[in-house]
Amino acid sequence: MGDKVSRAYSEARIKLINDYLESNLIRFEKSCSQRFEPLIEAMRYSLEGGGKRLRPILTLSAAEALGLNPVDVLPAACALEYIHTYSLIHDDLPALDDDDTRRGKPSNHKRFGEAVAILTGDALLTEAFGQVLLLGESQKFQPAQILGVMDLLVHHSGVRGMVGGQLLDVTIDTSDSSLPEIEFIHIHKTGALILASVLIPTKLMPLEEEKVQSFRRYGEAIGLAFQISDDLLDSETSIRYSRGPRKKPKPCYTQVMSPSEMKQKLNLLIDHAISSIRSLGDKSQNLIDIAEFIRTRKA
Ligand code: GRG
Repeated sequence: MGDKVSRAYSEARIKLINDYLESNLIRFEKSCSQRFEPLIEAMRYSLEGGGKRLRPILTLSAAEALGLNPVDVLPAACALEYIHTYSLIHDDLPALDDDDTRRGKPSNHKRFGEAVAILTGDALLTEAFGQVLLLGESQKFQPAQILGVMDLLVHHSGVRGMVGGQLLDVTIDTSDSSLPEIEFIHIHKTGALILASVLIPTKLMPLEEEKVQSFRRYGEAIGLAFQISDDLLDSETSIRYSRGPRKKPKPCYTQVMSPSEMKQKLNLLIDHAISSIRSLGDKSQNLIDIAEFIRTRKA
């Protein structure tokens, strides 16, 4: 992200997140039968795969913008990375996108086999909710606030969010896709988990509704912007075909917009995201930097 200061900031945040993810894997290793070690190895393989950690960084930055200690929200940040990682493992399976590689390495099922890859995704999804419960360990949050985080995560990652969006992504007939249809899919498939990453800290403290709404506007805008930036990066290579059973193009913005229209929409969304949180003052700088990163990212 951007200049030297914010790069140093994001590197420090990524280290905090990575150390926390690793400490949890060690905790699993210590607390379960050695016979389950292959599952933990497959979890570690995909968690260590070189992802950007966008969703957990968003949670830490939103927490800071609200004056919370980012360390206290690490379990929730980790839950988001678990859900994101499970979604990528399952998305790469032959029944869905049938991708042999992820982040330049063999995808989980190529490395461990389909059965273990399915179970690795299942384990990550289940343990994500175990992580939410760990928010209680710091004694900083009330049980009702932790239940609020749980509810938010269920809403945005399940039927009403990412999984619902993924259903449409794999079943829709893209030959007659319209902009509202494509946007509906992206808001759910990709945007929902990004929005949840921003909103989680708002569940952990008393907050006036107006402030919650400004976080919501920011999260919705960068969620959609992220998918447009992803489609723009892909459009520089080729049409995105699913190798999976559909064998047809995936729904994406390039089917309904030219690259310059996509860039214009991306810029509008990023501007909107930034203006939504400006009233938070200096504390919102990291969220602004993340939005700018999405505007200009090259990978
Ligand atoms: C299988 C239930 C289920 C859901 C899958 C998100 C998703 C739903 C599939 C991924 C397909 C995809 C490539 C969508 C484009 C946007 C996106 C989520 C890209 C990957 O996220 P990054 O760039 O990944 O944050 P890294 O590698 O940085 O962690």
